[in-house]
Amino acid sequence: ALSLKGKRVFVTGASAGIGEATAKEFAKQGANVLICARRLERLTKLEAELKELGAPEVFSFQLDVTDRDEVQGTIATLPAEWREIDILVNNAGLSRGLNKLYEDDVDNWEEMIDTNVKGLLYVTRAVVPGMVARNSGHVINLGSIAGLAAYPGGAVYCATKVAERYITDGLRIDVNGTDLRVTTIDPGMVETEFSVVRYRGDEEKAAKVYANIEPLLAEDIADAIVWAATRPAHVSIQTMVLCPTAQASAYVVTRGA
Ligand code: 8X3
Repeated sequence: ALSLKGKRVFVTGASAGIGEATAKEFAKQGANVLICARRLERLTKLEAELKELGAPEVFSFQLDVTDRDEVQGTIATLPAEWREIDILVNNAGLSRGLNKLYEDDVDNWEEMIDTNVKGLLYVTRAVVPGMVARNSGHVINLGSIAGLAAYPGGAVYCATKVAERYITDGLRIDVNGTDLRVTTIDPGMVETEFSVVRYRGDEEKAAKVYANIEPLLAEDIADAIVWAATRPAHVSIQTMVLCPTAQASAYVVTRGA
């Protein structure tokens, strides 16, 4: 396996869930961790935790990936030692609502498309040129089983994850001939703030999504990300789909009593 010691890993949306767990897992492996999110106070706390877990250097900054100028400007002016990113984990993303397309609030669509599609593109555009110039780097994007099949009420969320899949595949094609690797990690049900955000704070509704099954945890996804990142240089994990054992597809879930 490749060593992560001293590598610079950049995780977007690191304030909670899969992003936070991923930052921690890389810290345990001795990587230097660069984290961003909108919620700065959470990052400040995480920064200390990452150092305790073993990250030699940690740097956190506030970033809203939907702001094109902010993404470009902030990443271009990072402290010099953070500009050469070895591994980019494009994790920032969200879902809003689970409504019929013809009844949904258009603001939900704007937010999902701005974050999951345009935000992903902005960060990629800011980081990958350096990787190509150094002929070294790994881009790991967070997709979803939602990108493999549409589900009721999920048209636009699912469409953003289809976009993520094609952006990932397209980028891999465009960097072919370099030593860069490009991966999409596609989880099913992971119990994080995901459903609370989807239902705008309705905790009861969110809890039902994961009721009577053993869902994946953010740590399970972090583990897969670190595994993909540590394969030997000639091995490119193009895609990985992870679901709870009780989940066969977006539709087929067996719940216990
Ligand atoms: C999260 C998984 O199935 O709730 O992307 O869309 S799902």
